Amino acid sequence: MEHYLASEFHRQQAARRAPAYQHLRRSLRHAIENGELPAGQALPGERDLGKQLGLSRVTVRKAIAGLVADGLVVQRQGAGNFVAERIVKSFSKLTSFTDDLRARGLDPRSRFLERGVGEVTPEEAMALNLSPGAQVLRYYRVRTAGDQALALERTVVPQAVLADPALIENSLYEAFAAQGIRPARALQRLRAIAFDAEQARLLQLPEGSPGLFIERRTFLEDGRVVEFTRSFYRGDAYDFVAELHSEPGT
Ligand code: 16G
Repeated sequence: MEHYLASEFHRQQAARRAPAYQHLRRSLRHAIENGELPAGQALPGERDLGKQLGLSRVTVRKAIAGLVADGLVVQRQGAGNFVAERIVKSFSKLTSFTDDLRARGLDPRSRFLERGVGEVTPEEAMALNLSPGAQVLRYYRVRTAGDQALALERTVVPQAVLADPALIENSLYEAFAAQGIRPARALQRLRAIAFDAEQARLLQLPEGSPGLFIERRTFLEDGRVVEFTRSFYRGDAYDFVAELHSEPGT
């Protein structure tokens, strides 16, 4: 790998006039994309990398910060820098986006595109078991790990469950927990999609990139529905796994 990186770095340097950190960022990106640096592997230490390539530590840091912003590298406090792996998500556990990312040491955030209150539509009323005329909160969010966009989510919550749309700062499930609302189970369906132009723009992907569409209805113990969410996850960032059990008696 060391040899590959050094020769790729010199090739980049010869081919383009740009600051050294950009050459290094590109070289590391190539090394990750062609598998020289596999998912989960530690990057060489900043000092070693600088020494090997004749670069200052500041330059190396800047290149790595760029890869972190791209979502290609994750920094683990005290342990160093690692090539990011796909996020493994259980399809059978009732976890939130925030839970899934925190479990991997990532920084989950929400960027709100829409946040408001309105009268339930007939489709939402069906999904949430509400009567016509009921009020609902609606959110449309870009979900990110740091600056890296991973998903888009449209969520509808009965106002009888959360009184004020401002109660959600970053995480819906944290807002539920803060109000003592404990989701007990959910019904979820998933299918493959291709991102349209607008979704692709928000996720900074080429139009038509593959995605996973997941619809979730979440229930309390007493059967009340507390959320109807349509999530659009990046297909290249997630692996969904589920543990399957044979039916009793088979
Ligand atoms: C997950 C859920 C989504 C839920 C969100 C809450 C899937 C496929 N979807 O993205 O239904 O609304 O988590 O996350 O898992 P939050 O608490 O971080 O807002």
